[in-house]
Amino acid sequence: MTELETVTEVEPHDLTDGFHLIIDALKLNGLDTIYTVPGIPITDLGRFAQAAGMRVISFRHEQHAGNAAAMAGFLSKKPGLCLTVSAPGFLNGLTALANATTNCFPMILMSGSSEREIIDLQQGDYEEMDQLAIAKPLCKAAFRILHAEDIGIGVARAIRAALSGRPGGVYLDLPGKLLGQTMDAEAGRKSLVEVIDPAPPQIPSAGAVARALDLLKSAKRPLIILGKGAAYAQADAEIRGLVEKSGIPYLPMSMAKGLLPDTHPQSAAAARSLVLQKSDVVMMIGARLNWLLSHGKGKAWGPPHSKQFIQIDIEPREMDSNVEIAAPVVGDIGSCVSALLEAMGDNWDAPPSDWTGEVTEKVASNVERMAPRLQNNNVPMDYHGALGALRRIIKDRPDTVLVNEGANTLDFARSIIDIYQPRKRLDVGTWGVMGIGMGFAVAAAIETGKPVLAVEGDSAFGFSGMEIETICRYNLPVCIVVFNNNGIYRGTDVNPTGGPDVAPTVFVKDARYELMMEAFGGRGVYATSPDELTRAVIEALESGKPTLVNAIIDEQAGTESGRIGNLNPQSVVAKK
Ligand code: ADP
Ligand code: TZD
Ligand code: MG
Repeated sequence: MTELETVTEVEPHDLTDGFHLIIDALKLNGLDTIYTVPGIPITDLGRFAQAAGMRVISFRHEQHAGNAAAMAGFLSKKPGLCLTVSAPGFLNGLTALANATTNCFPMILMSGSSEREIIDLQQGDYEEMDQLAIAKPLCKAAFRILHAEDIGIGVARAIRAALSGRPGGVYLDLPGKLLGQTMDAEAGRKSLVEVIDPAPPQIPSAGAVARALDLLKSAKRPLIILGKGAAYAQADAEIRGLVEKSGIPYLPMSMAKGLLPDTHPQSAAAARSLVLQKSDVVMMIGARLNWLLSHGKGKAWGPPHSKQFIQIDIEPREMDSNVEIAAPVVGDIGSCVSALLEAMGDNWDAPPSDWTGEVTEKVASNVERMAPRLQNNNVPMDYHGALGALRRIIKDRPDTVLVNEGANTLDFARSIIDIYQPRKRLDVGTWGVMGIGMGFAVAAAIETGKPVLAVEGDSAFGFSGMEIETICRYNLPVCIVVFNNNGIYRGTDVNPTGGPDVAPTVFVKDARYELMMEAFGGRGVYATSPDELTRAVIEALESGKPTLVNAIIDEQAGTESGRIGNLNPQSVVAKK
């Protein structure tokens, strides 16, 4: 034994813990923002994440933190992160996780949880719940990490599951005990995993591309439908290239508006009924034939068997889900659209001009018919007057992100407000869920740095309204316009018994929503005319100051359920 060996003392190794390993694993994978509500056992996780340079945005309710994470995922193509406390916080976040999965938005809900041993014997721990089992059927994948040395792999699995193939929500269970576990810092560093190529390109087969183009070529009345999968894919130039090279009229689904500007000469949005009825070959790009498209059949789609479908989607099982798909093209939209463009060559024939002419004529006449209504300056406002004003504002400021929810407020805004850039319209999505408003608005502001205009039914706003404090606290450039018609659909229902309770769809008359914003230091405006509304919104967007405009809408102007009243079951006894 040498002298040196006898005197050298073993240095105590640096230690790390579960908290820091999770943060390091997220950062290593370029995830830098957490949407959360703090509490046991994750309070310090949020603190340490902020100390480590992550952006930690704290909400008033987990559902809105979850919706923000989902929207961050949609906008960034990286999984949005939501962090919640056990049991009730987890359940509040779960609605957003399920909604994200339904909409194909990538997000990870990380939730603290109680002691496994106590949960599994159901001995009644603080906020006890078997969260993994509950999350599983509602998301794309669910994992639990029990040991600090598995954090790297656990986070990597969550990222891959959220992003690869059809994107969706992932649940990651983080027992409180895991967070405090320690391990050697160097071994910890080595245990982390950088996820390489989490959403690899999925190239369509040459045969599928050729089959699709043969069918498209044979069409007399072709139509393209763009869905929010196309917006998510961020293949904006290729998609525009395909639409323009083909010369085919296209319909954008709600959140695909702006992939091409809504004023594009090939947009058939203002002739929707006509093109759905009369088209013979329909090419779907990142859109599903679900209820929003009447499942691809029935009256809206013209005579039975009058069309054939081409569908581009990353999820093979989407094919034939509602009707037969004659030409499935399975792959990621960027790769599929590029392959189609390439195979179309330079001499692609435009569709028959009697078809494109018929569509353009119908669009022009519908747009012309609508125009005067959008100029009205009625007091109280109707939807057309108020939305006409907002339409002109967005036209002048096309990089504004529009968030939209409600019934009439949603349906009218979707058709009236033109969108000019991709991913600038964020709304209730596949479920038609109320409550996404403030969460989406926060994420839009944080992720894009652009001004946000949230157009909200008064009922819709109520689901997430408390988050205006969050918007004020982080001083986000969000302008909320509450379409205040005193209730759900209309403010005019009465209690048929004459009893003291108002009808279930009716709210407090003339509620002063703008004062809520003033309570937190934001700006509140009460607007009764389109001119007042215009002034208030322009000032808000220009100043970037959190603003709420209480826009007074005629309580008789709306219709039951907006444009989907037909989905209400019919009573055989109630209607006299
Ligand atoms: P919309 O509501 O706008 O009609 P949907 O949410 O119904 O849109 O459909 C989106 C579709 O896009 C889903 O079927 C999903 O699998 C698909 N999708 C999402 N991302 C991609 C992608 N990168 N490449 C191909 N398909 C995608
Ligand atoms: N709860 C949830 C979570 N989602 C829903 N879609 C509903 C309830 C039912 N619902 C709608 O579908 S729209 C809507 C509700 C409550 C509100 C409509 O009223 P509004 O809009 O004030 O937001 P308009 O302009 O008055 O129609
Ligand atoms: Mg309303």
